[in-house]
Amino acid sequence: MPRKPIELPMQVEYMSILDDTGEVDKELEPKVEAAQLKDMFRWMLYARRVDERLLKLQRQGRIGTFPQATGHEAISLGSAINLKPDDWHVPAYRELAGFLYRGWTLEGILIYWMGFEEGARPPEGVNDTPIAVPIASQLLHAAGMGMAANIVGDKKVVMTYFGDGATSEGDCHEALNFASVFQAPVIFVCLNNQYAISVPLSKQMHCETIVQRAVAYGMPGIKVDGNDILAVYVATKEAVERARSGGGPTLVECLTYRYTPHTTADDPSRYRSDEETQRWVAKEPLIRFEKYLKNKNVLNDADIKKMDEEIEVRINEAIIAAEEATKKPPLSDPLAMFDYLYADLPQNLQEQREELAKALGLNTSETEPRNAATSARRGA
Ligand SMILES: Cc1ncc(C[n+]2csc(CCOP(=O)(O)OP(=O)(O)O)c2C)c(N)n1
Repeated sequence: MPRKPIELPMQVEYMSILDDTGEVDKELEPKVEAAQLKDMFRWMLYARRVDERLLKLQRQGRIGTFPQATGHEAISLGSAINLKPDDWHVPAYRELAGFLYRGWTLEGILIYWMGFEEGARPPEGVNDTPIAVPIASQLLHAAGMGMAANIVGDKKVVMTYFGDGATSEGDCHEALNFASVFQAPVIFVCLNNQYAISVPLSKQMHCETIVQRAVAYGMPGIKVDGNDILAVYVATKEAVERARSGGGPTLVECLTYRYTPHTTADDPSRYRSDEETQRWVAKEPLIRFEKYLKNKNVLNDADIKKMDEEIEVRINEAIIAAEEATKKPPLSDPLAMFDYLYADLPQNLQEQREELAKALGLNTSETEPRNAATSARRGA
């Protein structure tokens, strides 16, 4: 009856390929075509510029509160590029680079952050779920989608995203457990930006890493430098290949930093120091990747200038289109907020709807609820 350490079948690893200064580890460097590397940089730059412009629009009162994604581009893009178009991309809300890469229109994203749910609908043919603000809820959806993929045998994999704070939610643990028990083809990508609003990671968990939980659930796990797009790319590529060939789920912890306030409504100076933020600025993902690409002669300043010019045009066009769309029906119709949620609008909401219609000076025939069930019953 000995007392001895239990041998666990799995170990977790750490990987970084590009260091803080953009120097590459030649042994770990993946073989990626120059054109693809340049394209990866273009998508990252596009996401960064969109994020910067969204902040300006918010400060001008042209969009509502939104969570910035600056600094999360390497994680979002470096993982999403390993998916096939018909695989599932199941995001939280900081995966701006992934949204753009997967085919969401910038106009739709703008409409969403302007406060219209219509912008949350993934474009036709894009196998993504909408932005998930309820923390960790999307992980259960991802686990279920992976289980379904196994049942129908369609070989699709599911890539889902969540923050460090989400790992303290019960939903996260249920999803990891189910995915593992059912060997669902799910890649759990944790964007560990070290803060859940004002709560630092050290105050919400007592273990060394997030990834060690993979061992507890009996799945492979790897921690990577999340500001290093090559490390994210390699780790998630391996995880996708394993999932697609029946090897089940993987947990990938990507360490980064939340460079911005939690949302545009937050003031981080109340809970962390500027020195801390500055320390991380030096390690940010875009500058690092730029140095690597320039060292390889894949990218130069003229390329970046051209990309920036094209991006600016694209952003300007999307802003005009989104603002125009919100001025026209159906987005311009304030009564729409009562429609589509209930099959039968409860009496109190019906009364509120009529009161608003009256205040807006609309006649009753224009104010019929337009939800699907009501329309069907009326033979519409
Ligand atoms: C179920 C639930 N509880 C609380 C909130 C409020 N809330 C919004 S963001 C957030 C912190 C999330 O932190 P993390 O998972 O680390 O993601 P990050 O925002 O840092 O990307 C909380 C608690 C919520 N949206 N959903």
